[in-house]
Amino acid sequence: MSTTSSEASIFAERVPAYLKRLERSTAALLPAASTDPERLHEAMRYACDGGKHLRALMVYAAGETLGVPAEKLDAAACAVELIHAYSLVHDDLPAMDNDDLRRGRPTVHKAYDEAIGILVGDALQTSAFEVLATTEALDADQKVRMIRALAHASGSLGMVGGQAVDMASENKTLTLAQLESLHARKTGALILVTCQLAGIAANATETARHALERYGKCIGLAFQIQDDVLDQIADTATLGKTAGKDLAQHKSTFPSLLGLEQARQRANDLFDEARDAGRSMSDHAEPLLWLADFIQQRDH
Ligand code: GRG
Repeated sequence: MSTTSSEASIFAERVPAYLKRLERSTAALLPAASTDPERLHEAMRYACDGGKHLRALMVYAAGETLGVPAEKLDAAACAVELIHAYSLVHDDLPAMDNDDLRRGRPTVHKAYDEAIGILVGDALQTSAFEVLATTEALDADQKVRMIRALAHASGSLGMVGGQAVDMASENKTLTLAQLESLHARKTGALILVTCQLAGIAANATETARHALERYGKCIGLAFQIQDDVLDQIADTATLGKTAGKDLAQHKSTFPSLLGLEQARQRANDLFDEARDAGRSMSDHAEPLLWLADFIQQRDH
């Protein structure tokens, strides 16, 4: 799975193998659904099913570009998906977004109950740090740096803080700068950290780390703008989650501040900038370029 020049143009062909690796690491880490308490463990697996696994693919794509073998990326790919899954479960709870549908299926608190939803999120979060702490593929220094980076990205200065600001912003009109800052934390921090984790696995140079961070920041913001656009134009069946929620909750969004066409243009510009950052980093950045194209073309 390590990068060679002949392999470098066919990342898409390796995506199924990477998704298999993710499935195997997650299945091996989480206790079996038959392990006591069965209902909790079954619900944890339910919460991890489905989804596009873009964050795990970003870890593999960034790692490949830097020549890192896949076994050194597995724990990070698994950890970011566990944090992401936990955030979705908690975001859907009645105290937050109160949603019934996620990934085309009932949300965890609907399929189980609210207490299970809270506990599933808690347990997935701790599992994310467990997989990083216990992997044998990385040295101790890399593991500690990864744990620290993921904790920072997902905590109160990152994703959780962004969620708090988002909730406090309902029924308010934000400036564009405030909206970008909110989303840099809520959605962007976890996307950015996928690149940082790959950089740690590679012991990357400062120059490579900076280019990777520019890529991650651009993708993170472009992803959120696209999410706002899709919330406005796509239907619930395509999205697999309730469409039109931003308007219903009176939230400031990129289309509400910029208009739909300008929001799309801003996202496209950011995808272009991400590709530039990838190219500036390496002649073998095809995995990152492919992933930027793939995310740009998503419809859900
Ligand atoms: C509750 C602590 C806490 C945090 C919640 C990320 C987040 C913070 C909430 C999710 C709300 C939301 C829908 C944000 C828009 C961006 C986003 C994270 C979309 C879902 O990500 P995808 O499309 O999901 O990668 P899949 O299902 O493919 O994994």
